[in-house]
Amino acid sequence: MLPEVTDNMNQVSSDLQQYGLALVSDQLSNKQLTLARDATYRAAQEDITLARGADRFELDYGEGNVRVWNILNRHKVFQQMVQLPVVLTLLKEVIGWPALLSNISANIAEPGSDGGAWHQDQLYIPKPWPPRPQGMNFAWALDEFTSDNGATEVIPGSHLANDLDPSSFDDVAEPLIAPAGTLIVFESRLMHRTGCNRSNDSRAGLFGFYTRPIYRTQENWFLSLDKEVTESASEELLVLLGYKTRGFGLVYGKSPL
Ligand SMILES: O=C(O)CCC(=O)C(=O)O
Repeated sequence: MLPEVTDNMNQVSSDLQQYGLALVSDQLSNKQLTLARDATYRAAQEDITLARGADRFELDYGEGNVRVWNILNRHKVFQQMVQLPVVLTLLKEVIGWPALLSNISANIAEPGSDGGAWHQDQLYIPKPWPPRPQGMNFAWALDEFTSDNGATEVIPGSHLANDLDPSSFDDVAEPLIAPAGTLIVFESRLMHRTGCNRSNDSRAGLFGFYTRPIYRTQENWFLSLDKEVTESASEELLVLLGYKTRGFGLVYGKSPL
């Protein structure tokens, strides 16, 4: 059982609690979607041309999945997307504020690509885990997610399960079939993975992972971000990136910005 795509925020909150995920419509304009999709494919091509990016074997994505990093430097639209009202509202509701953006990368599942490894995004936190989620993933379907193009697969309800049995995952996994532009929100205990792309088309998704402010971010914003990004950032974005802070990340005992 999966939640339906909705723009009703009460339904979204209830789906997040029940399933560990929600599918939200109507949060991006067509223009933003086109800009984000085009910038993602352009950046992937640029990385290939410049032989740039993570050693793909350092993180397990599955064969044929192309990760695009440093997304916030690639186009202004991504800076807008990470702090849309729907994102900030749900972050505040589920993990509280301040929160940190841990990483944001696109994943392009190419035709013939393998599924990724099953995982929960807070897997690096030592167990036993606290009773509440420590992070949230805000994922955007940049292409339509279909039954055969590598739509993200999830185990609905796995955020509340104590004894997950990996041998049953393939039987209970559900692909997140959703129109391009859908926002897929899931909390950090939800078991998920990239699906196998058996179609002839690429499938791009954008995945932004946020955490409570006590965790180290996966991306090192202080070294990776272009100056233009921080110079034009809103107060909220500066908080999400750790430049505006309290208690941690101080310089001479104060928030750097
Ligand atoms: O590519 C996908 O569908 C899933 C990506 C993912 O699992 C992640 O970024 O945590």
